[in-house]
Amino acid sequence: MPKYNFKEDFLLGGAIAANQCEGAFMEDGKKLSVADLKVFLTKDEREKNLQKNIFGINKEHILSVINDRSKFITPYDWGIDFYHKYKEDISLFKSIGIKALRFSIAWTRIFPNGDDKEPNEKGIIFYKNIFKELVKNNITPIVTINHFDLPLNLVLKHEGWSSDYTVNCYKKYVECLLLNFRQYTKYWLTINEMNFVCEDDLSTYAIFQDDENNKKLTKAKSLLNIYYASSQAVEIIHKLDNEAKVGCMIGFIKSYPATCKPEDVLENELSSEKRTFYAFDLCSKGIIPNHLLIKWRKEDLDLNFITNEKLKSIQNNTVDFLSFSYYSSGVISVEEIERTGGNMFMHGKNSYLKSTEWGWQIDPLGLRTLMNEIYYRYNKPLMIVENGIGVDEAWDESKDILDDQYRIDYLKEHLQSILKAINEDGVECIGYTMWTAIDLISAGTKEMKKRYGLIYVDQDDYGRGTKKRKIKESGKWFKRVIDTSGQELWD
Ligand code: BGP
Repeated sequence: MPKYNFKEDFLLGGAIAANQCEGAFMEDGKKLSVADLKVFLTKDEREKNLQKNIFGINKEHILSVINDRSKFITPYDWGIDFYHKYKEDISLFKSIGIKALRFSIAWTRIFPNGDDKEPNEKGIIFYKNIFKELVKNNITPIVTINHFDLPLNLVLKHEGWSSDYTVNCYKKYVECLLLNFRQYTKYWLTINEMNFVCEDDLSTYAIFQDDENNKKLTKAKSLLNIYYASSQAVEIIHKLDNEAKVGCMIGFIKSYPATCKPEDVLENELSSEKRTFYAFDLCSKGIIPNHLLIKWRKEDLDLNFITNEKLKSIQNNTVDFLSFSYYSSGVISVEEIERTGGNMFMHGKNSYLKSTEWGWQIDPLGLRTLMNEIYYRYNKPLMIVENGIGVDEAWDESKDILDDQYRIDYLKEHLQSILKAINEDGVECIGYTMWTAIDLISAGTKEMKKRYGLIYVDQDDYGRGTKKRKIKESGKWFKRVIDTSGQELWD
């Protein structure tokens, strides 16, 4: 098998997200974001609550968390205390060879209410220190502008993403980030997993709409506003730094038809378009796909929210590269089939694939498949900004190691797929930041025990532990991959 290398300028590293790692959730002026309302539920509590996805439970639950959060376990309050330990963590990232770090900025550290007249100086200083620490360690910053943590005030007072008010606040936030941080980075991602945020009943304000028609209109307005806001970010960033590169960030829901029966093939095609490709169409082609317009017309919505100004912005401000998350694949069938877990959605089970304990099906070849699909559909460079395996694992105190060979195998096979897509299929790919550089709080379940990190953190689901950091065997292996520009993948 040919032993392909990563090019010198390939952005190879890890990813983290502010709400899942910083903690200090109300420190130095920061106020609540929608992420701060997410609570840890045990497995059967989740099932009982019928938690339909990584975001929504229901209005009553959300209001009870707002009214008395002390009754709940809210792990984002403490994260892994990255807010105070970022210097130690960044030097650990350096020690495992990380060349690029994708991290997010908490909107509510910069504008605590989302619409404050002036930015919170302590928030600016915190992130300026992060950038300086990364530059000092020769790590390229890749910034996610918003990662699931919309300011709660913008939801409670201004109807979240469904309102133009929120979009205008986002534009001001983007401008503030560029004016303060453009000298540190050239890579910006607009909104994390935009296609998933569109499903988030809290950020879209849909959770507060009791009338079904209002709920549908709220979701439609939010969807358009999220992609419109993203296009405005592209315009603002290019205006304030003509060398900057801007990417969308889309949760890639890879699926296969359960059989070659034409009905299954059609169902899979439509599902892929309506859950994933539509988002790339909006961000990269700059168009609203017809099937969305058909859906909204069928829902009898007043389409006046689709203004020329928004259409023009989406059309004229497409992204420079296509970034996305990929963890697993699923199966789509017109029949009832056995289902299993996945990022955001349940999927049909694929008998050819193994699954993690959380039911996410491991499919490295699926990554090569989708890289070809999107590269030859949109002809823009790709960047995989999340990919990894969540495992309930423990540090072996007797040997003082954590031998996560399964994580090495997972990452190796996915990185091999990327190199084959580049070298054999001609796909242009500029970077890969695995999820995640360091154990942190899961987005979907708020568990600590669903560990993805190359670096272990001694902490349990309830925040108990020394928070001591230790490098797993996968972290040592990852350094060898980077030091050998990928040769380690083929030995
Ligand atoms: C994505 C998020 C990440 C990360 C990942 C893993 O949706 O962008 O923040 O959490 O999912 O999912 P989980 O943490 O639920 O296992």
